[in-house]
Amino acid sequence: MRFAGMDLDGYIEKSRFKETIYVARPTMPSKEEYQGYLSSIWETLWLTNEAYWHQKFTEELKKFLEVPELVLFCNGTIALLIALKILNIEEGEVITTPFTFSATPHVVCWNGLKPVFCDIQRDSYNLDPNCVEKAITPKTRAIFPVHVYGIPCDVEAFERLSKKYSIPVVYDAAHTFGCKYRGKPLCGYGDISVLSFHATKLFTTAEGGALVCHTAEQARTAYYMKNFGIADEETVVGVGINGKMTELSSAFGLALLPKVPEEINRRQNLYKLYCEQLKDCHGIQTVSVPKDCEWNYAYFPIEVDREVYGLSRDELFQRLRRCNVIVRKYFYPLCNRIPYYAERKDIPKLPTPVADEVAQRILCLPMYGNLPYEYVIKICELIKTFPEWTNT
Ligand code: T4K
Repeated sequence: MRFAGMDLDGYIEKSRFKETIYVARPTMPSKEEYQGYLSSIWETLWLTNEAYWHQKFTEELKKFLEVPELVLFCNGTIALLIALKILNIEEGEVITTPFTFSATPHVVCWNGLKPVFCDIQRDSYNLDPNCVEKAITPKTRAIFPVHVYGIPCDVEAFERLSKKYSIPVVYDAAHTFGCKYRGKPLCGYGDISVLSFHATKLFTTAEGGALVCHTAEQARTAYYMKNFGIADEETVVGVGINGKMTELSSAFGLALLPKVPEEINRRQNLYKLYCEQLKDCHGIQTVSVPKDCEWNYAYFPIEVDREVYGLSRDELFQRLRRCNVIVRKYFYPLCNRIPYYAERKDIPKLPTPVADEVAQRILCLPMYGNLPYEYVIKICELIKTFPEWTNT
């Protein structure tokens, strides 16, 4: 409904949030409970190097996620770096998606390998197995998909490709904490998967991550690799790095873990509310709950169809920001459009029309358990009302 006599500036002035609404906010453990853990750290003076809370957190996470082997890391990026490292690939190409955070292709390069960007599926936003198969060459050493927003990749198709061409599949599962696909933890698919526990993630240890694998041998190698390659005081088994999680982060994770089901539940309610509020907003498309999936509702992406909605994604982005709603374009620009990757002559350049289209339309709205319902309603009201002023 048009506001009589009011221009866009007036509407924004009247409607903007007084406080800043961020796209993500961390879920925190109870302060008292965390203080209990801190007291024990103060007593023992063990701060790091895989001490008591690190071991306890590893065991509790394995149980929570229902995975056989899990190795904690200081962040998801170093865990991804090691995931590729333990495959023992000296050179060659790794097929990955351009629709991801830049950490994904960066770890390929840190391993001295070349990322080959393939197109994504229109519905899941994930790497398209058909495009991947066409891109496989004798130089291909691994397939490296990402379960974007916790939406499962076509894991069956990647498994088939993996067997057919004898190429391992490593999943960037940074967004998948708590997701299950066909009754199995999503981070349990593929040869190796990696989770991120960054502050912006559904489950956090401030910085942190974990590598999930199937064999004790891989886990042991990953464990050595994150500790300088040290097996014992006098044995260094390979080129390692320092990727250890501290006792402070491990304790934070332990204190937070019991709150995860409630956090997912809250996000699910927020998801339903957003969908309900936006269902009649022409040109704004929400994402459906993925099939056969227990989802974690970690993000709330929408697509903006400029022709139908009347404003472009970037115009909506700007207007929401002027109203103090700090939305994000996860993931724009595409990784294959980042100048470093676009300009590298030795990386095969494949067309990615679907990813290009999605990257122009995608916008992530605020999503975190403590987001008040009335804020969601107000954000949706802004989105529904903005097209009233198409030319300002
Ligand atoms: N693979 C994928 C697919 C990933 O998405 C990521 C990380 C990785 C790999 C690598 O995992 P890590 O090495 O990070 O564990 C953020 C995060 O830094 C990054 O972890 C995340 N993906 C990426 C999607 O988003 P920014 O630059 O958007 O973060 P920032 O600082 O703008 O934060 C976003 C919002 O979150 C802020 O507006 C407010 C809120 N916030 C943030 C922080 C850091 C808080 O409320 N508290 C905080 O402490 O990158």
